[in-house]
Amino acid sequence: MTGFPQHPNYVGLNRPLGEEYDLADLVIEGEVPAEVEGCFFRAVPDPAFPPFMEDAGAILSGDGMISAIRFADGKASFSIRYVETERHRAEAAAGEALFGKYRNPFTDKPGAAGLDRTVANTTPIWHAGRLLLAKEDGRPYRVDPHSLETLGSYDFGGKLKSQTVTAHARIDPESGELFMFGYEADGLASTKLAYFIVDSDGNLTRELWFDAPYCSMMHDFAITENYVLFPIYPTSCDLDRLKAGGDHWVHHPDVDSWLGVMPRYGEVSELRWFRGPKGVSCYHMMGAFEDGQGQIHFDQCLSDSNAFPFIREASGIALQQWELNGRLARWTVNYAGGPDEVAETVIGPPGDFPIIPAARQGRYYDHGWMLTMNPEMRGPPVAGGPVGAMFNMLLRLDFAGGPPQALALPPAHSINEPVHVPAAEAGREGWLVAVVDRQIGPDDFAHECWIVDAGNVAAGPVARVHIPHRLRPQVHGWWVSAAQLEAAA
Ligand code: V55
Ligand code: FE
Repeated sequence: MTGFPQHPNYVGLNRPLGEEYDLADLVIEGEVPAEVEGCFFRAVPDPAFPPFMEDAGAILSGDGMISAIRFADGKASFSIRYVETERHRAEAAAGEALFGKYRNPFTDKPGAAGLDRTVANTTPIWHAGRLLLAKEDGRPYRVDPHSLETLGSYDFGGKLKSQTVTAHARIDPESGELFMFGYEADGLASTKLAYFIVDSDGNLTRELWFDAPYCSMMHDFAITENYVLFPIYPTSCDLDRLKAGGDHWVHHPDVDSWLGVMPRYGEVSELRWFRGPKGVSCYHMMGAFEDGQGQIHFDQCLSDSNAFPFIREASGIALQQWELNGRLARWTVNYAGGPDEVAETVIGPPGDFPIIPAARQGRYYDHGWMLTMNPEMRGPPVAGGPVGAMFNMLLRLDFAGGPPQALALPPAHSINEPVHVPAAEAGREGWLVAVVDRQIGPDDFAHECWIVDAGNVAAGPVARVHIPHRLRPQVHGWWVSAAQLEAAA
C-alpha cells in the first residue's frame, strides 16, 4: 500500500496492508487442545486509501476487515476480507478516499454525500447464528461466517430504529438474549440513546429511547441479571464544532461522569442516574453483577482522562499515557436506596481488554483476564494501535483472594485482545487464544496465534500457530465454536 503519510497511524505495525488472502494448514508448534475447535473471528481496521486531510483520529477509521482463524482437527487456517461497506465500495469505485475526518461528515468529499459512513471495524458479534461486524457510529454489517462475504447493513429485519449500534453487546448466558444500545441514535451530537433487546432467535423485541445527561462517547456498557447499566464519561461531541470541520470528540476534565441504572425490562421512568467522578474515561467494562445484598457492582478499565492521545490533544490535555492513573475500578451503587453517587474501589491494575467467561456475563465472576503493560519491561513497547503502544502482558486476576497470574511477553512482542474458549467440563478454565506480534525490524513483524491455558496463563502458550503474513493490529474478537457454526450452516 502506497501513498500513506509518515504518521504513526500508518507506519510500523499500523502500516496499511490492504490485502485479502487465505492461508491453509498453518505451521503449529505444540498441540492445539481438542476444545479449541471452531473459529476466532477478528475485527481488523485497515485503511484502503490514503487520507486527503490530516486527522489523527483516522486511526479509528480504517476500513473494517473480518479475519477468521479456523481450528479443526488440530489444524489451523487463516482468512481475511474487507467488510464491503457502502463506504468501502464507494471509495474503491472512486479509487481514492472520499470520507474526511473521523466521524465528521462535514469534511467529506461530495462523492461521499448521503452514504453510510461506518467502517464496521470494531467487533465481530455472533448471535442467533448471525455474524455482525459493528462500530459505534452506525449500524452493523452482516457477514457470512463461512465465506466472509458481506451480506449488507443489518437492521434486524427492518425493526431497528436507532441509526447507531455500539460495538459492545452483552449476551445473557441463560436466556440467550442479546442486549445492545446505540448513542447519537438519531444523529450527530445527539443526546438520544437507544437500548434494545434481541431474543435468542434473533428477533428485536424491544427498543427504548431516552436522553443521556449529555452526548458522551459510550463505547461499552454492562448488564446484571436484573439491570442494564449505561456509563457516561465526559468525552463529548458538539455539532457546531463538527460543522466547523473540527474533531468529533473533546474530553472535559471538569464534567461529571454518570452511571445510569435501569431494570433490564423496565421503563425509561425507572432509570436512575448515579454521579461518578469528574473527568474520568473508560472504553471497556469487565462486567457487572448484583451481590444479593442490594448492591450492583460495575467493573471497568478506568482512567483519569481519555486513553486516546488524539482525543487528549484535541482537548488541550497535556497528560502522558503513564499519567492517566489507569485502574480496574469497581463502581458500586444501590438501585433501591443509598446515595446518588457511585462508590469506587480499585480492584486491579491499569490496562484494557477485560474479559470474563461468557457463562458469567451479568453474574459474579471470581476471575477475569485483561491486558496490561509489563511494569518491569526492559525496552519500549511495540508501537501501534490507537493508543500508540501495544500491550505486552496477559493477566489473570483472581477476585476471590488468589494471587494474580501474569504472562510477560519477551521484549519487542505485543499481544492483541484474546478470546476465551470455554472448557468442556467444570474444574478447568478453558483457553485464551490471541494474536501475538513480534517486531523483527523497523517495519518488519512476525505474527503467531497463541493458545494459553486460561487457568495458568503464566505457563505460556501450549500451542503457537505461525501466520506467515504481515497483520495489522486487531480491535476485538469473538470465539464461535464448531457446533455453533454447524448449527448456522
Ligand atoms: C474504540 C475503537 C473504535 C472506535 C471507538 O477501542 C472507540 C475503542 C476501532 O474503532 O471507533
Ligand atoms: Fe471496544
